[in-house]
Amino acid sequence: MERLDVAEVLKGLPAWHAHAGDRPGIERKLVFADFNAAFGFMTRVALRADKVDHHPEWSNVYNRVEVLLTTHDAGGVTQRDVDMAGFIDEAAAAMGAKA
Ligand code: H2B
Repeated sequence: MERLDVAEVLKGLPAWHAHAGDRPGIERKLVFADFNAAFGFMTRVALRADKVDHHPEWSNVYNRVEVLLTTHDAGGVTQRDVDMAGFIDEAAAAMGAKA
């Protein structure tokens, strides 16, 4: 799959930032009311990731979730990451993300 320019991708995803790390990626840090909401969000995203075979790199501490999206096979950001970011934004809103 074709790699996309991260700066261009971010223009359409205002909640996301460039990953400052070893490889191109986009990341979002989310804050929920509590662990229940955070894990509910993660469950929604996990089921989607399994369905579309595209998986976030993420971590959770209580009510906070950090997500990094990158396409390993392509070594960068692709439309698959953009699609997953859109789904994550919807799931975050549905679970009442505070940030
Ligand atoms: N997730 C992500 N984020 N990037 C990939 O390149 C990727 C994936 N590849 N999930 C998939 C699984 C691949 O390993 C399987 C074999 O399709």
